[in-house]
Amino acid sequence: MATNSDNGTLLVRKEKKAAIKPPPMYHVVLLNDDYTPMEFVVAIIQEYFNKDRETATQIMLKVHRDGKGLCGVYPKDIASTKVELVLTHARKAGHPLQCVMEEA
Ligand code: TYC
Repeated sequence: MATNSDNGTLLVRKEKKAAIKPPPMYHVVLLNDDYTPMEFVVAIIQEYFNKDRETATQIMLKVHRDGKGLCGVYPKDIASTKVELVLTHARKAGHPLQCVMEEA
């Protein structure tokens, strides 16, 4: 906004930008267990995290080796839905696979 001061000087004030933060993102992570078949985990990663077979296999092997592995990063409601879909699918198939979300 521009205003005139007493001495005729033109003062220009910068408009304040609204402090809009991007929404927090969440990691969706698979956890290892001793019972869920490797092939089932690969299929889950392909189906729910849109990975090709090679990438899905690498993520599954990382989980198997390290105990956990990142499958994707999403806004809160999408991450939460992915976790629920994966858990529902795994329980229906009789596997104890665990899937969690963590703030990125
Ligand atoms: N550890 C499992 C096995 O040996 C395989 C596995 C991988 C399970 C990843 C869960 O998130 C997982 N059959």
